[in-house]
Amino acid sequence: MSQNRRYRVAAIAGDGIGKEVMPQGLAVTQLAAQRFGIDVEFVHIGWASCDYYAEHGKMMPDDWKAQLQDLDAIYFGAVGWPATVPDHVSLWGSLLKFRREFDQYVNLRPVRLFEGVPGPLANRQPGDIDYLVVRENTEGEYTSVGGLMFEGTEREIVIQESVYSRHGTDRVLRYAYELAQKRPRQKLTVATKSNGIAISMPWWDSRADAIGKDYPQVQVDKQHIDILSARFVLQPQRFDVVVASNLFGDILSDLGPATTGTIGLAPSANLNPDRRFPSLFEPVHGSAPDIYGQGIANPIAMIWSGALMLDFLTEGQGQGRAAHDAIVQAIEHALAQGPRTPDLGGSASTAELGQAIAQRLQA
Ligand code: GGG
Repeated sequence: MSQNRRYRVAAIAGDGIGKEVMPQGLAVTQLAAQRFGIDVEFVHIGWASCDYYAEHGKMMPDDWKAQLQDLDAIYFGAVGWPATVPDHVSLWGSLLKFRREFDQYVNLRPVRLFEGVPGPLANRQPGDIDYLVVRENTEGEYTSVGGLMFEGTEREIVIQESVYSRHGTDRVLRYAYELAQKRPRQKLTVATKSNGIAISMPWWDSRADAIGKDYPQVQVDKQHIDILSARFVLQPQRFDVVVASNLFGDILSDLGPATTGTIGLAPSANLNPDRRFPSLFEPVHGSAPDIYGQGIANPIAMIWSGALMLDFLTEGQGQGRAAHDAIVQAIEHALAQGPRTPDLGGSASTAELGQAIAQRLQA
C-alpha cells in the first residue's frame, strides 16, 4: 500500500438487490484499489433504506448530511421497497436528497455492448453501442412544485411543474460538451422535445446553442426524445455523448443498457464535478423486489460503478484510471468466458459472477 491519502467512502447497500450486489462491488473495488495503491476505507451505513424507515418512520437520520458531507464519495446500492414504503417516499427521502443537497448535477451513465453478450438487437457488434448518457440530475421534471386540488372529487386537478434554471442547465450542457470534445468522435446529441413542450424545451435548445459556441469542434445534433429513443434501438452507432434533462435522461439510460442485453450491466456516477461535496456511484438498476432473496442479481453494474468511483476519486493521478481499466477488463473477461447470471442467459449466482471478476483481477 502506498502512503497516499486515504479516501473515506460511505457504503450504503439500501434495499432489495442493493444488499446482494454490494458485497461483490466492495470486494472488487477494494481489490483493485489495493492493487493500484489507492487507500480506500469503506464506512458502512445501514440507513437510506426502507428497513430503516420501518423502524424510524423516515429514510435517514436528521443529521445525515453532517455524517456524509466530509466523506470522499458514496457507494450506493439501490432504493425502494414498495411493499412497505411508497416509491416516491423512499426515493425523495434518500437518493434524491443526496443528488440535490450534494449538488450532484451530472449523472454520467455509460452504455456499452460487450463481447459475448448478444443483446436483443440483430447484427450488432461491440463498438456499435458505446456511448455516454449525461443526465441532468438536480432539476427538470423531478420537482415537488405543484399541487392537488379538489382532491377526491370529480373536479380533481393535479399540477406538477418542471423547473429548469439557467445555471443548472448551462452547467450540465457544458459538462457534456467538454466530455464530447475529449472523445475521438466529438459528437453530442441533445435530447429535446421542443415541438411539444413548447416553453421549456425550446429554451433548453437555445441554451445548448449558446454553450455550443464555445465548442466549435463538437458536432451537435438535437433530436426529439421520441425519435431519439427509436434510434437508440435502430441506429445506436450514431451516438457518442447524449445529454438530456432529468426524466429523459433517466429513461434513455435504462433503454440504452436494455439494447446491450440487460440493465444489470449499467453503472452510473452522480457527480459533483466541483468536488465541494461527495459524489455518488450506483448501479442504474433499482432494488428489483421481484428477484430479491434469490442471490441471482447481476453484480456488474455495482462493480463497474466502483471502477468509475476509483477513477473519479483519483482523477488526474493515473492510478484510478488504471484501476478502472483493470476492473472493466476483468468484467469483459468474465462476460466472454462465463459464469452468467440469469439476466445474461445463465444460471450463476451473484457471488459466482462477482468472484469470477475478482479472480480475473488477481490473475
Ligand atoms: N441504484 C439506483 C436506484 O436505486 N434507483 C431507484 C430509482 O427509482 N431511481 C430513480 C432515479 O434514478 O431517478
